[in-house]
Amino acid sequence: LPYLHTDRFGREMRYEPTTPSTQVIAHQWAREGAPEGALVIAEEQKQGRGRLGRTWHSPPQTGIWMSLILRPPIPLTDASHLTLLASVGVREGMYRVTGLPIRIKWPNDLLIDGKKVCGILTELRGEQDRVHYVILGIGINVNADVNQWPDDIKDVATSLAKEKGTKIHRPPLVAAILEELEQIYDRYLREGFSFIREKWEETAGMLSQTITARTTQGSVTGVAMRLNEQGALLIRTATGITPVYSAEVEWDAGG
Ligand code: BT5
Repeated sequence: LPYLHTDRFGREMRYEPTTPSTQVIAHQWAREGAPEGALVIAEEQKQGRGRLGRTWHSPPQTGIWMSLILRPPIPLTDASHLTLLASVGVREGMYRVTGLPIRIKWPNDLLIDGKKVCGILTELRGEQDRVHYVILGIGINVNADVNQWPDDIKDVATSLAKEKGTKIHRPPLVAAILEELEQIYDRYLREGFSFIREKWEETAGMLSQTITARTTQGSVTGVAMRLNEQGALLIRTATGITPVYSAEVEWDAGG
């Protein structure tokens, strides 16, 4: 990849013209011993995936569909830090190249004007209570023609080109994202989670808003306050403060 000024991230790369999912290839490569920072990138995914078995629409040539292999020396209980770290790093890379007002929606979406431009999928394998490896899946709609999208995402998604009004060259964008990610990841390993929490809170689109978080145990409605040490979202309800570890979140202001 030209333009790339990183130490490890993206230095080893597999490029796939078409693939079921870059996640699948990255898992296989990680099991075979891929080094930290190894990257799988595809022009098209036939079975791109989101969380909980959902599909990620990944048409050819118009997006960035990539998976980054990480080997952080952290306990499993800190794993959700990585999703938040990724949202912050990817947002900074995208902002550096496009200047667009991108907001983070907890835990894993990047939105412009309430519409999803990027989704992040963190999949990990543990060994006892430590993280063995993590696959960070990043999907970004770059030059997609929004009109050609399937109906179920047309109204909720957008692309960088649509928001910017011009096409965007993808390689420098990939490079910028990898650079920001590497910087923030290395700093996280040195200093821990608190600076990520601060950066996250600066750009989150939902703090101080009344939100509804749907979890597998039911929904919680209240005011989104901040993140706790584990990266859970703290919601103030009529009866107290509830930490939410995993949920779908909805709120008004264009959420
Ligand atoms: C995500 O899931 O947002 C994580 C998406 C991760 C995709 C990357 S691409 C590279 C790597 N390889 C993979 O196979 N996956 C990763 P989730 O929060 O579950 O959101 C999924 C929902 O987003 C779907 O149910 C749709 O409603 C919507 N969606 C699907 N495709 C979209 C797109 N291209 N743009 C915006 N929204 C989309």
